[in-house]
Amino acid sequence: MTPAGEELRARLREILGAEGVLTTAADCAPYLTDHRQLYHGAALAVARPRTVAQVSQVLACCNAARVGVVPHGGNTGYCGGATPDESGRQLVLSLQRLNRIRSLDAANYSLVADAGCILGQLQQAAEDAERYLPLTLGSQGSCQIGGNLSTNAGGTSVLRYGMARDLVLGLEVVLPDGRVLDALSALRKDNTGYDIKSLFLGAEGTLGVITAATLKLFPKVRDVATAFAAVADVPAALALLARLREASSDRVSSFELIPRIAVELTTRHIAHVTDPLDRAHDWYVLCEVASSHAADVMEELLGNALGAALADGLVLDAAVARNERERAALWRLRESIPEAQRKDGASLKHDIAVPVAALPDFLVRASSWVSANALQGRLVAYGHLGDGNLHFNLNAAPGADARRFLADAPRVGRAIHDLVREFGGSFSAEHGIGRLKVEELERYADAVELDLMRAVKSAFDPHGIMNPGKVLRA
Ligand code: 2HG
Ligand code: ZN
Repeated sequence: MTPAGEELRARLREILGAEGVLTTAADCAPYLTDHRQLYHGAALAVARPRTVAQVSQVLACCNAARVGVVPHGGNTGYCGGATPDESGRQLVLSLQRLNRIRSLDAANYSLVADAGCILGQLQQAAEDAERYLPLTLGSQGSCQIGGNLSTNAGGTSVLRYGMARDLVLGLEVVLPDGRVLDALSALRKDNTGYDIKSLFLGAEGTLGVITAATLKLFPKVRDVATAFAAVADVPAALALLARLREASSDRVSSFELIPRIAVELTTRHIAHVTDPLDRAHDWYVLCEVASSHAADVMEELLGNALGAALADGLVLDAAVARNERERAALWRLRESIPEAQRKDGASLKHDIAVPVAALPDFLVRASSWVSANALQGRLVAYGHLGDGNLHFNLNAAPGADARRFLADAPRVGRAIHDLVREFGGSFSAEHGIGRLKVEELERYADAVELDLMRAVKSAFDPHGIMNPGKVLRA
């Protein structure tokens, strides 16, 4: 460690106490590798503040010393956004000890939570107050709300409730120079100039550190029905979505596309996952309709809509969950697809979005490119059909050389993302940019937009200490 590094560590211990600063290799290790194990960084220390005042002091001190700061939440991101670089000169700032729910106002349908609160903990608090926090992610047992907001996370209820950004009423953010932006308002309407707080949503910690948020709540869900339906093809799935939206007064909360291979991978690799239907089909949807009215009509409504779709040939077979256990089993199948992919071996991931109606055409074009040009891979394309967002992923085909398959990532990614652009889509629908997609952003973003992003970055963070090299090149 350089003398300057030692000096900074000593200053951090003054601010945070000795137990608030991790420096040994074993203590730091969990903070240095991303969830997908794409990056293995190093850090001069891991700072674990307990208060906003401490975050402010830490940032002011790093700003003065020109030390890069990497905010770190639940480490569930897909693009390496929370992992420091390999230099060993950056500081990891863990938000995990800022983990209090500051208040919950049921009458205002809002809650205020520290950044380090686990998403599942917030969902539970809302439920206990007869309210509903809709953000729903496979990682909700370990991801933190600060990270969810910094990456503008999506998940399986975007169709009805929007992305993380849409659930935010207010934010508290510590700026690189240590100033605290107090924008924790719980107002639904506030047209007073630029919406500064929105810039931190999706900024992945490159502009400041989100320390708390005021989130919107909704009426508690009291009547829910979930089904797993085999569909004739992807256009049939979209037609079914339109029917369900109409039949349910637009109360479809999830509509997930699942290919046959995902059923095979999850039933093979994940304990207690079974195929919900008797026969194999090419495509399925997991759909859910939900209401806050405890009238117990959703199951009948869903059953009727699926029955009509079956008669019309859109749906080939379906299983409607009869109780919470069956519902959980269907969701387990869907939510364990990423884990099953991981267990199956090497994979390439493309988190793409196109306009919903264009998705079938995109899928035909992109799949035929894969079968003709990515011979080492097999397609595992699934995801949030209702949002036009597919995880257009590839796993190494059985017998393929994993190293060669992975080395092909840039060529495959380029072809898929170029096609996405042709369809007016996004190369990163819900997983953000992090370190992984900086080059893609440079290639695909509008030039004017990129200029403005760089201008915002230098206005907020003139010394470039906030999460250097993430989103924008350092
Ligand atoms: C999901 O929808 C997540 O399950 C992860 O966004 C997707 O692993 C993936 O590509
Ligand atoms: Zn997803």
